[in-house]
Amino acid sequence: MRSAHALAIASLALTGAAMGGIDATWPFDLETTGSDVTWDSTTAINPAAGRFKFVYEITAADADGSLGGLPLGTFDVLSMIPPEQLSDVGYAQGPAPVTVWSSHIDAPAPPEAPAVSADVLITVDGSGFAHMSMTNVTLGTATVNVPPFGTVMIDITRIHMSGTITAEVAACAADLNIDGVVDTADLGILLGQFGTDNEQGDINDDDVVDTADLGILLGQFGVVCSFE
Ligand SMILES: [Ca+2]
Ligand SMILES: [Ca+2]
Repeated sequence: MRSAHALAIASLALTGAAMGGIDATWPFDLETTGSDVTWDSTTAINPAAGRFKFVYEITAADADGSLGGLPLGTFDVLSMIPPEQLSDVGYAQGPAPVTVWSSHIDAPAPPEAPAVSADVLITVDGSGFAHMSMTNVTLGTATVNVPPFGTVMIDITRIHMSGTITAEVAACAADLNIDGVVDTADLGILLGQFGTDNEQGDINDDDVVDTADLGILLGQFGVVCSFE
């Protein structure tokens, strides 16, 4: 029983590797007192992929601060980050090197004064290793409860964020749902996003889902997108 079960899992894993799907899940950790910081993945994904999908999720965020020069800390600031920035999805057309996700974050969201703002970039290099960077970091202020002072505005002096990055790859650029084949499911996704700037359906990365993307998809229609 045990060996049959193991075999089934092994063949499933093999199918996943050949057909696309989740290729890597990496924990990330970034900490800054205001300078640029970078994170590099420990393993590589297939740089020859036709399509990359990255999902990042921030699961912890804490900060140190100061009040009139007096060091204070450590505060949980996860709730300060806007929900739409706690998790996001990025797509890119391969092969690598590619930029999968590029954004400017402000936490908390304007018009509140930012506790932290930075440019965040996630890239895959030509060897398949992923890199994340925070640059142009500005640490601002945050309103926190500090006994016995009560609610006070502090200057943020250090911020730390951690979470996970999940990478999926597909052999074909038009395999939008990364299931190993270009079929009606992918066509449905593209048509549902037609006219929008949705990254999933934007196969050629020109910020619009239009007839150019439809042409690429139809050109790959019916193709089994295996790396082998
Ligand atoms: Ca598909
Ligand atoms: Ca497009």
